[in-house]
Amino acid sequence: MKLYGSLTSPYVRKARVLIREKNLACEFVVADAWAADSPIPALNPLGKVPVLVLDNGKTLFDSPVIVEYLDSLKTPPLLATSGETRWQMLCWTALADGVLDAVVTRFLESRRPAEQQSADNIRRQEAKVARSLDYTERHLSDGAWLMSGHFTLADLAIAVALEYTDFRYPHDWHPRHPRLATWLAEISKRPSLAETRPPGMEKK
Ligand SMILES: N[C@@H](CCC(=O)N[C@@H](CS)C(=O)NCC(=O)O)C(=O)O
Repeated sequence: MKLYGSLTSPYVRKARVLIREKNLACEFVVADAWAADSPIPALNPLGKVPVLVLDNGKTLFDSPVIVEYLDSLKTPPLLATSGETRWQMLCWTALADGVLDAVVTRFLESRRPAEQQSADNIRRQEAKVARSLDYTERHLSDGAWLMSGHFTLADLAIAVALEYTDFRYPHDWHPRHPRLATWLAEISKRPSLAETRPPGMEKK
């Protein structure tokens, strides 16, 4: 099994964290989706990473599918398999992916030539992030984990999304969301997160 992706992509990182958490055998192939000679469009028509190439040659994309597939390979599951807990957990992962989409969109917009940038689009993406941070702070439980009393896919996805926010959209959310900031500082110590942190994202 081979996971194709870049070191900086947070979508790829979700899969890498899960592989490390579950100690799965999977080769990581560094590939840049944007490069002219990228292998990615031949593997995923959307031209995006991550892509998972299975031992039978079949490919899986995009990250929610890959993460759920990888999780299914070894028990115990990080994603609840049924019931109300599963839907709540999937909602957390959807929120995390939405934050990633907003931070990526904002980042790409801010890198366009100044005269082509849309301040309105940047504001819109920032508002999505702000509401998601508020929501997460409000819904945090008192324990170490978002759900189920142990580390789950919800924790993994939200931690990756928050670290990526700090990487590409650093701003003053920590003092305004003290419980969430404390939660992130603690969970960020996990080896799976520490070992998949891309260059430039190191914790101070
Ligand atoms: N919804 C996709 C998003 C993946 C994504 O946008 N990956 C970026 C890297 S961070 C990419 O490959 N972009 C290349 C492009 O959009 O052409 C997923 O969850 O896998």
